[in-house]
Amino acid sequence: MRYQETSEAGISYELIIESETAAVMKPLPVKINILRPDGTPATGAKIDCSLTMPAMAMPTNKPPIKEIGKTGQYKGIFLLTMGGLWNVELTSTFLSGEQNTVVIPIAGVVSDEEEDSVDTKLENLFHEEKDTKK
Ligand SMILES: [Cu+2]
Repeated sequence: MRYQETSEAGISYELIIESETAAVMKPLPVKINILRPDGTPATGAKIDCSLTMPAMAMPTNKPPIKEIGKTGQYKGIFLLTMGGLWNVELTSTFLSGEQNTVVIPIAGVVSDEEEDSVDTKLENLFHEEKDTKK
């Protein structure tokens, strides 16, 4: 899957998830290509990545992102911990000190089989929590 977003400063972010769906609870290798407004690769950036859900507060999920060589291509591994809409927030800090952020929405997909087991786990957690509060 491939997503594209351009920052206010005109920097283009291409997010490539190297699988057919953004499956939940599976490591998702990703690549990020960053291009300057003139089309040249944005090399040497430090990328902060944060995975959040617009619908609810989630535990901190900040996969490390590293540059591959000096080509403006970066990589990391995402882990979506539940199904639904996620925001991939990417903040780049360039060598010049310039910073910019884009937000790329992606849908976390739960397979039927996993949905059952996640529901069961959540239910068990809920019951445990109730038990400990007594
Ligand atoms: Cu959530």
